Amino acid sequence: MEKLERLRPIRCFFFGLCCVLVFVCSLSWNVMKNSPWHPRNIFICDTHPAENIVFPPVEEPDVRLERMLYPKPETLKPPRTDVLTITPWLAPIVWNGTFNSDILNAQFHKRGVRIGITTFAIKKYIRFLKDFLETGEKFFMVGHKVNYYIFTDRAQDIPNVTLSEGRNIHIINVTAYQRWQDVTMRRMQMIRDQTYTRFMNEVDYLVCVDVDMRFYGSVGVEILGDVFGTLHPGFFGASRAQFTYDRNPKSVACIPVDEGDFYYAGGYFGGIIEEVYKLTNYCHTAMMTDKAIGIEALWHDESYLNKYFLYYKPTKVLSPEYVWNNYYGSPRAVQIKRFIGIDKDYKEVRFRR
Ligand code: 5GW
Ligand code: MN
Repeated sequence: MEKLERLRPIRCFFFGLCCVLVFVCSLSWNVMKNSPWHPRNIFICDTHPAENIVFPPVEEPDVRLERMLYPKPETLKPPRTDVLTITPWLAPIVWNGTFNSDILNAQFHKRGVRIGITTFAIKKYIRFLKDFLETGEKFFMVGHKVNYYIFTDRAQDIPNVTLSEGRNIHIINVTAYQRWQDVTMRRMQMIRDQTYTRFMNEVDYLVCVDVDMRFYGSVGVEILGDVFGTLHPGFFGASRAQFTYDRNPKSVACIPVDEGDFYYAGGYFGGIIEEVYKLTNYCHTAMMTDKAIGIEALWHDESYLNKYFLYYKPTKVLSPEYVWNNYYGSPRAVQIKRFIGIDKDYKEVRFRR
């Protein structure tokens, strides 16, 4: 009895402590409940919609799911181990052997994708067009809907090339700039300016390339993505210091020596129309900013493109298979040369008009 009496103050103390704890907890819960990070916006979805709801009339989407047979992808046996096939921001780098064209074609056919390819044939460069178009018919997006957009000042000299079904040539008349630097740089502005009047209504993807090129191998829907660039054939094994980025701090195109992922080729980029608009608009605006203080980046449009891709990463990167030049020989990593630059007599093509 006496012992219980002695314990009484201790029991009182513990009882009091519990009361205080409960009080503190309820107080902090209340504070939490009203704090801005507490999830108070709870949406309750009615999984049984009332029967009298009328859904707007929509066309039944025509999705056919079809059986397809092909070798299983092997998680522990990557098809290529000699080259990087994915960027640190998880964009695929498209090398031969890493993709299955049958799967890709089936997927893109289901969506009825329309592809536009832009190229410029200004002044003497009109001479490259015949070969470009003829080989394009053999190798570029075979079996898909394709529009060739030819920007030219010599519409009357466009060669007569027979195209397969679902493929068309659109001629866009442009004026020829005097300086060759302007001829190549103004491509950004000219592509941008066609975005909403033409491309938006006519195609889903754009591929923007040089004309002094020839297709030698298949270039298919594996290249398509939201926004893509291509590894320049001269620099895919190079260090940052070797990249020929513009290094003039006064230029918008300047890239410091401790930055840079890849050196992208100026003559091959693309993506969905909205992304191509953003890219070309950025590059053109940057060029105009530099021009206002009398600067032109080292490699013209290519320098501005590299600056853009440094801070606005492409969602897909194409290997140099897609924009090769035989000047760089035949390195082992490049198993197929799909699109090759044509040897130019620079003096003849560029200076004697
Ligand atoms: C002319 C002289 C020097 C540089 C470019 C031109 C030029 C380029 C031209 O007179 N007409 C023309 O249509 N172009 C377009 O710009 C072509 O589509 C050409 O492929 C592209 C880039 O110029 P290229 O191919 O001479 O540049 P590189 O870096 O491939 O030699
Ligand atoms: Mn070229």
